[in-house]
This record gives sequence, structure tokens and C-alpha cells, in this order.
Amino acid sequence: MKLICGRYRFLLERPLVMGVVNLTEDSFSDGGRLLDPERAVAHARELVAAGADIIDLGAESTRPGATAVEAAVEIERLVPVLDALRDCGAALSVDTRKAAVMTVALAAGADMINDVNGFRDEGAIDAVRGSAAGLCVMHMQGTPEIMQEAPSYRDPVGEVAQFLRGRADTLEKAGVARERIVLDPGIGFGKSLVHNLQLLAGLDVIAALGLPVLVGVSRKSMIGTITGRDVDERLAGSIAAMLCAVSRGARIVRVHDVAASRDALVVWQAIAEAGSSTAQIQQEG
Ligand code: HH2
Repeated sequence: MKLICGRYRFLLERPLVMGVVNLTEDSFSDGGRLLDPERAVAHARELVAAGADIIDLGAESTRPGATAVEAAVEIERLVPVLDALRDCGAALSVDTRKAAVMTVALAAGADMINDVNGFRDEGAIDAVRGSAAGLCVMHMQGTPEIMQEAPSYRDPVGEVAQFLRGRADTLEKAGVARERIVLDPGIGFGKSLVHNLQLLAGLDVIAALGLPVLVGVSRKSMIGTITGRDVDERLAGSIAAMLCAVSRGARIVRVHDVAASRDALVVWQAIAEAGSSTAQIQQEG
């Protein structure tokens, strides 16, 4: 499996780490800390040094009830940071729902567009189709303003898989190469705790669609609900959920704590590789 991601080609033989850098006032875990471009750039460089393969820059919080941000404000926050990080050694992803922001971000050198709205906004597909950027298509029921009011599904895994397959087909029909597409079930986006758990448990169904799967569970409220921990005490719970996700086929994990997540992943990978070589020896014997 290969992912074309702007200047990068990822073979996805091991799970990739996407480090989160929120250039926002109100993100649920790091809001306000990185609004200053210099601090954001310094933090992104730390994440790259800690092993991030991709840096995900977001200039609008999408947490439940967050205030919408104008495209011009997103652009103003993103462009200087994209410029400063161009040669930081990791692929640069921009987390946005807006076509206007996508266009500017791509011109400023973004390698990936991460759209929590699955490229459903007017003009979003046109903004990205002609580029070589990786495209993360996420599932969300409703909009961030109201998505946690009454999420409802008959079959969360089946419905999310069907939605993601439909969006990937639409992108392909618009001329986007399949190797550019990544799918994400959107943990916490219009989902109850039970929906989130069912989606993680059934992630193999989404992975079976044949495209790389990205999962973001880091510090999310589902971890807080299960453990009773505040947002800055959710690392262990986040890592447990992340490893469940990679065991069920996730190829990219979106995390705030890159160093710890990378350590957990390299240990997981070493065990997974030992398991597959044992299976091969048994088969040959
Ligand atoms: N989660 C968040 C934001 N963007 N993108 C993808 N593809 N998948 C996710 O799970 C995802 C995402 C929410 O986390 P965060 O960026 O930390 O918070 P906020 O939206 O408050 O900025």
C-alpha cells in the first residue's frame, strides 16, 4: 500500500505518526498555546525531532461547540507556519474544511489536506484535485456546532464505512488518484462513547476498503470518560486506544504526544514483525 502525499511517497510498512499542532485559541487540549507562529514552529520542530512523519496544522478548532473561524483568519495563521516549516523533514498537512484555505495551503507547500468534513464543502474537491497532495477524508455526523447533541446510527461501522467508500469514489471520479486518499472514521465527531468504541473495535471493516486508515484518539473525551482523567492526563489511555487501532489496520495515527506514541508503536511493530516471521517459519515447516 502506497500513499502519495505531496513531496512524499509513504510505503506504509509501519504506522506513520502525525503530530498535531493547533494554531487556535480554543482547541480542547492545546488551544491558545501555539497561536504565536514562532512557538508553533518550535513545537512542530520538536515533534519532528521526536519522530513525527507528518505535521498536522489546524487553524480552526473542530471540538464540539467550537467557534467557527473565517477563511482569512485560518490563512493568516497557517501561511507563515507553512513557510517556516517547509524543510522541517516531515510532510506538512493542513486540517481545514474550507476550499479557499485548501487552495492557499497547497500553494504554500502543504503536502496533505486533512478535511474533517470529507471534502463536502462547496469547491473543496476542485481545490485539491489538480494537486499531488494526500487527502484525508474524515467521517463526521452533523457539524462541530451540534454534532454531539444526539448522534444516532443503526450500524455505526457499516454506515461510516459506506460513507467513506462513497467519498473516496467521488474523489476518484473527480480525477484524484486512489494512492492519494486516506480514510478516517472521525472518532468523536458526531459519535457517542459506544459509537466510538464500536468504530475502533470494527476498524478492520474500514481498513478492508483497501485505502490507508488514519485514526485520531489522542486525549479525546472518550479517553477521559473511560478513565476519569483530565485532558493532560490521558496519555496512557490514548496509547492503549492507538495500539488497538493499529492492530485493526490503522496506518496513520494522529497524536499530540509524539515521542511516547512513537515508542509504543515501535514496540508494537517489533512484536507484529516477530509474529509474522514465526507464522512464516511454521508455514514453511
Ligand atoms: N480530530 C481532531 C481534529 N482533526 N482530523 C482527523 N483526520 N482525525 C481526527 O480524529 C481529528 C482531526 C480533534 O482534535 P484536536 O485537533 O486536538 O482538537 P481541536 O479540534 O479542538 O483543535
